[in-house]
Amino acid sequence: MTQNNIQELNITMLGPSGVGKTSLLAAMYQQVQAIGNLTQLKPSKVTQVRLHDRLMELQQMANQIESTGTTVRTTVAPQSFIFELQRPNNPPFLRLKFQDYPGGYLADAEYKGQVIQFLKNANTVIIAIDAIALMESRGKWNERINKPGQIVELFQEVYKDLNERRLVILAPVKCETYLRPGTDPGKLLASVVDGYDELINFFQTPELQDKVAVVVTPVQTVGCVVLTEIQVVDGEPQQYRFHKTFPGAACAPQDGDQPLMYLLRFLLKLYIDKQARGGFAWLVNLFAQNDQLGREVNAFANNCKKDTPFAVLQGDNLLEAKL
Ligand SMILES: Nc1nc2c(ncn2[C@@H]2O[C@H](COP(=O)(O)OP(=O)(O)OP(=O)(O)O)[C@@H](O)[C@H]2O)c(=O)[nH]1
Ligand SMILES: [Mg+2]
Repeated sequence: MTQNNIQELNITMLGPSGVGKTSLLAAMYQQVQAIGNLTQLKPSKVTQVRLHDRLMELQQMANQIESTGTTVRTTVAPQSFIFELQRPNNPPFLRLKFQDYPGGYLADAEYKGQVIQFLKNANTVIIAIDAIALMESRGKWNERINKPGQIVELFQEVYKDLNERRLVILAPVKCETYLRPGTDPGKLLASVVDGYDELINFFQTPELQDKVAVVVTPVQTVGCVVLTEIQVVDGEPQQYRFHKTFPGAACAPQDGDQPLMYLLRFLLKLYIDKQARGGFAWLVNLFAQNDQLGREVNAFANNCKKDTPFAVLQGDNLLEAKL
């Protein structure tokens, strides 16, 4: 609980520098207005300003005919983005805190402890995955750029005595090239499952399989570009180059709403169940509220994409409200 009696739930981003964490947050922010029938998700003023700026940077990238794919400013310090959930004409009842930080922290002994703390506190983790590193040259750059091995180690440390539910969202970004019409979206999903098999296997262990829901939701945060080349310097990928799908194509982010829909399903259900366990569920107004929120959870479920390359890898029951 925080002041004003609003429950707070935490979401953290996870992924090395440059994979696309902040861009993904900006793409999700762009979709917030259209989320929910019975509830509204409102960004705080500071969140609005910060994410609006990142969104403008993404659009700038899309506006160039040929772009190098490095327009969004690298994050230099931890930043949180606050959204509040409320029913129309009611005060907010749930605060969602999205934690972003420089991906470089993962590789830095001095700062890694902070990432571990963010992971410990987070009810939901969004792993941003650079799909180009995952897909090109049969995943040759994946370990170097996305560092799935390091991510598994972090989870093994943080989830070893887990006694609460968690949602883990695997979110490939920079995936426009692999989801163009005429391409097989199954390849992207198969590469995620293959590239993160150790992590997925860990979540499937008996201690975790009932507590951790795992979903895959690709997001095209720019949307109108196709990869033309990876510039490699001294054996290291330095830069991606893109061109537009057609001259004049406008920035068209796609599926930024999907991670939000999945996480709202999970977090609202968690909120309802926490209240029920608190022993107050018999209160008539709380019962009515929870009933309404349960319907909202299931409405989000109807809006969640389930077909390839989207997938619920485990924990369907943690994403559904029983009415
Ligand atoms: N084409 C394409 N480019 C993207 C996408 N998402 C991110 N990018 C590009 O990738 C670059 C890095 O993205 P960021 O969001 O800054 O990455 P980050 O993970 O926040 O990096 P740090 O802040 O350094 O940890 C940006 O300059 C974007 O232009 C995407 O979906 N498609
Ligand atoms: Mg960033």
